[in-house]
Amino acid sequence: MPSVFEKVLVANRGEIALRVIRACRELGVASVAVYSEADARAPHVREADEAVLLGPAPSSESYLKGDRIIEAAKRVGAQAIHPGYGFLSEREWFARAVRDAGLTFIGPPAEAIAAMGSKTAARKLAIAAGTPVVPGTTTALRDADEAADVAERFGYPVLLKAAAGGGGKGMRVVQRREELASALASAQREARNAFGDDAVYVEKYIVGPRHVEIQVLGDQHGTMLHLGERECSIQRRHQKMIEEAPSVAVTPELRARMGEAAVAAARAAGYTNAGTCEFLLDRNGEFYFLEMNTRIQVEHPVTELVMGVDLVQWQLRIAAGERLPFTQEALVPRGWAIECRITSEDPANGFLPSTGRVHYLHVPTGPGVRWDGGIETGSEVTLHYDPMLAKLIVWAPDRPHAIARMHRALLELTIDGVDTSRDFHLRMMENADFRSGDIEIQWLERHLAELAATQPPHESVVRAAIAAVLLSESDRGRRQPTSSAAADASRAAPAGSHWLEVARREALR
Ligand code: MV4
Repeated sequence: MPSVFEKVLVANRGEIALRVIRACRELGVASVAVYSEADARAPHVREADEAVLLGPAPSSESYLKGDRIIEAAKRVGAQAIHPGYGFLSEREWFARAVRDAGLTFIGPPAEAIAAMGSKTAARKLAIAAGTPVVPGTTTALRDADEAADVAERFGYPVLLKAAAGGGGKGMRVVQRREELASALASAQREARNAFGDDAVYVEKYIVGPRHVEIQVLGDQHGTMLHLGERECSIQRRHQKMIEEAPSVAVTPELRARMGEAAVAAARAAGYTNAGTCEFLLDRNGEFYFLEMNTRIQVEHPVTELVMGVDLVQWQLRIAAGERLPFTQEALVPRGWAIECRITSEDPANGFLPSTGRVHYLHVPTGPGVRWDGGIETGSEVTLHYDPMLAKLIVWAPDRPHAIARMHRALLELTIDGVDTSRDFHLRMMENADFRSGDIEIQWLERHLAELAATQPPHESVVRAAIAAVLLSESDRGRRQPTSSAAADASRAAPAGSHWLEVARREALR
């Protein structure tokens, strides 16, 4: 195996730091973790070959300290830095500073990050590349009259967007001419506060679309390939909850067209390494480029599982100058993969963030199950960082079997000590619309109340198992559990099952 780098610094924490450390180890590359005072005993610190303390818990004093991270990389003799996602991953200045320090940034060139960072610049690039974009402008609006002219041309509703934005900040839907002036003023105010730039442009508002994104991978020798789509419509407030690959709405013919459009946009930006083009896919099968994410994404595993390609290993190999050995024709999705984001949020309480110590963790295993996690028994969940604790990912030959497998894996999962999104995901796997694939970007927000009111059928069985154990343990020798509770218990929690452990813990509370 050709050596990639000797040593790589991983400028992140949690599950993505572990994911990169694993890729390094498989490639024979030494890894260096960085950590905050709050993460001194975190799994990523233990699993790396070396670790460097950055500073206090707040990200602004640790994981966002780019200069300190570059200094640490030089000190320990790392040749490259992997930024993961979030934190410094899409900061043009950081990619540039890494390069200026004589190190390799494992990601796209700083110029490509900059080109895609401005949404209006990205639209211009996409248009020049022949990639379909939503009808609208590519320059900032001067005033409400100009916005009204554009809206008249494309028809209402329209959407005002911040040029420096992305991820939903500074967006306003406008239904009528009368609403335009005040919507423009508030979008500009929000954009100025969030990005220090009040440039706002306008697009036709696409009603009821899916969010479908295309993974691309480009080497430094001119090869740019796509690895098909991910369906990411199950999201709430721009936070994705469930992703899958492929999408029920994408045929091989549409995949080829969207893939070519994504490759063309990436090429136009001078892109290399792993990236993602986000599209809206409307009910008529028309697709529109939205923006490009210039990083490895949270949901990359579903693509890895259906394409049989290790994206993180390829990030390192591409950064080291290797050539991609695949042909586009050979990259055909096989089977179905689903990812559930396990977050420390209470779905029964409006997804309120939950904190505390994980005092018991049981991780699902078995056929077709992958756990990309950043926690272990004993981990402290704080408000300093993102609430995503882990990702549960399954693969199966087709979508119905992948849903059944995810349901089974979620039943095996126990996280005690913090509230998590686990039960929400169980309900989703049982939901008729999800099971038929009849979803779009507004689906989750429209069905939250109804989901919260649904008790998954398995809960009653688990409660019966708990009741049976409670009876047998508290009144040992004097009374046996009722025969029906015992029957439920043995079905739900056969001898040796971790459900018995759950029941005992419940009994001891
Ligand atoms: C849109 C749109 C409808 N029409 N643009 C949200 C964040 C940013 N990535 C762009 N977004 C949208 N742009 C037009 N012209 C709807 C959204 C949108 C959305 C997009 C993807 C995933 C989830 C979303 C949730 C709400 C709105």
